[in-house]
Amino acid sequence: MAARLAEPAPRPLPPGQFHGRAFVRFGLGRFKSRKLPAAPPLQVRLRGDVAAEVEVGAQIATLPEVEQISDFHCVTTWSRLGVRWTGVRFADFYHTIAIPMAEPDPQARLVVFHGLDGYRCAMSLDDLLASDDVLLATALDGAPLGVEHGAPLRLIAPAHYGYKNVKHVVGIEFLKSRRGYRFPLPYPSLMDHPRGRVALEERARFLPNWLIRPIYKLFVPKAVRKS
Ligand SMILES: Nc1nc2c(c(=O)[nH]1)N[C@H]1C(S)=C(S)[C@@H](COP(=O)(O)O)O[C@H]1N2
Ligand SMILES: [Mo]
Repeated sequence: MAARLAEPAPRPLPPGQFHGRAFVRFGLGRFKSRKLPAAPPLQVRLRGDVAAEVEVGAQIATLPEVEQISDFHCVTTWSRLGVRWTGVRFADFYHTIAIPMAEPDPQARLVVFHGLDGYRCAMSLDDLLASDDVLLATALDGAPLGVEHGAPLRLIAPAHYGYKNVKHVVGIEFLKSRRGYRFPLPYPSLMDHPRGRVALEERARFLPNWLIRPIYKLFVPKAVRKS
């Protein structure tokens, strides 16, 4: 059995974030109200600009399992520090499963994660591969992911805002161009920054953070708010 990970040294909160009181299920509006099965099967369709569209599932469990403690930052300004995830590295998944099985076009640098609830969000492949803390997570705090936090598989990209960390992943789409992608309605695409890096406060496109922060704060769930 793997030794319990030591809590990393305390890190400062990124700009504009506060320490939330609880780690709650945070679905975006209509996606949160979608009823999902309690234990959805692990089945991920690899598609888009690929040589072969394939469904993968059991293969994911053959990759080396990693455990990490990382911070989670929602764009609405709450953060949860020191969350313990178990899963596989996205880079291992990409090199060992996606490339040999689906053969994404080498120019497909945009990766869209699709959730079972209809939510989707895109990240750049370079960002996904740049750091080994990007996981496809299957467990939280040592227990299999529950439906509230993304069963059966979710993306964890700690350097990126929570909205990039798609839950209930059922599809991974590799695209050569952004034209094939749209942030899901009713949300305007300007809420979806192309990179979404927390350290640089890339919350949204075009809008200044002094304007976005107070608006987003209105969406912080009561259980998470400061006292
Ligand atoms: N499938 C799916 N993934 C999603 C969302 C969603 O509504 N549906 N919400 C995103 C947002 S805005 C945040 S902050 C995190 C919240 O993760 P949690 O519900 O585990 O707290 O999930 C992200 N991934
Ligand atoms: Mo969020």
